[in-house]
Amino acid sequence: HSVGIIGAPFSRGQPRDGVQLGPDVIRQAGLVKKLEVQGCAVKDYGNLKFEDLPDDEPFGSTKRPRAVGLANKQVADAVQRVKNDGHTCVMLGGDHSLAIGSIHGHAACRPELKVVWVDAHADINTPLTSPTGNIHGQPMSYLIHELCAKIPRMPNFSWIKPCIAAKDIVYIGLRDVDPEEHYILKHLGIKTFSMTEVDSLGIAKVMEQTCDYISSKIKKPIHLSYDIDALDPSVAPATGTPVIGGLTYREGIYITEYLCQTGLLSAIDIVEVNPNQAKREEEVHWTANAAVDLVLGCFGRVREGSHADDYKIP
Ligand code: DIR
Ligand code: MN
Ligand code: MN
Ligand code: MN
Repeated sequence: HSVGIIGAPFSRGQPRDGVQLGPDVIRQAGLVKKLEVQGCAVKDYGNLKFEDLPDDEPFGSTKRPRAVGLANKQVADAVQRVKNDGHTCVMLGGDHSLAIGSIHGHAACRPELKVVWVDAHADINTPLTSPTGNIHGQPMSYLIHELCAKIPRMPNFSWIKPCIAAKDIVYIGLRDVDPEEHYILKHLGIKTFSMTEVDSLGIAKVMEQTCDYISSKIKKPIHLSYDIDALDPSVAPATGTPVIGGLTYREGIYITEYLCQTGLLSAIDIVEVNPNQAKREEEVHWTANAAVDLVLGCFGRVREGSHADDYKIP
């Protein structure tokens, strides 16, 4: 595997300070070294530099639109660069508003992509349905063709064009969905595996059905957008909006192993790691290690172990 890593130290899609430290905390847990040890060629493109916009007045109830719009343009351009350089792209957030730029940039290079969104939350509020005004709860709404008539024009958002259809999305891990979001999911017929389906089917059947749903005769590239809060807070506590009853570490890893097996993973987001939300230093390490292990699973790590093709017993 050839991996291109982009750090996106951005927090303005939500109110909690610290999520901008996510990329560095994940790197400090040994991401690059561990990928190389398992045989990946890694290019770390470093962290993007985001401008602080002082007069970023809310648009209606939506907070920090200018900063979010501008940062996402930078992410979109960076993801296109990584894809054009021939890598599988790993975008380390930052908050989940960054999926706007990541998916937009990916779709500019791979217009036929499918999205697997692993999250406790659906992140599909529009600026008009959002109960919080935080754009990290809205990224999907800007990207879906079927919702574009519902999206108002916002400053620094005019470059964003919807690039995915409702049928090209699968959600896994949902357990905290706003009523407005639930209506949108049902109305658009979006495929969802909430924690209830993870409980009733088991994660193996969830992944089988996910891949049956997104793969036709022609294989399409997959964009995996992984919010660390999909994992249970007992495994990944250092995040801004933890929700009890999440994926176990094993279920979380299984998703990445299974998607890796398809050979179709083309871009990955790992978002919402926030070291400042940890109660103890230990919790930062658990969360960062979980984030690293998710990425390793995306790039061929298997729990049974592995060995080089030319290995001989000495
Ligand atoms: C809520 C919370 N649905 C919102 N969303 C979160 O703000 O729209 N997303 N926490 O990650
Ligand atoms: Mn999210
Ligand atoms: Mn979430
Ligand atoms: Mn693979």
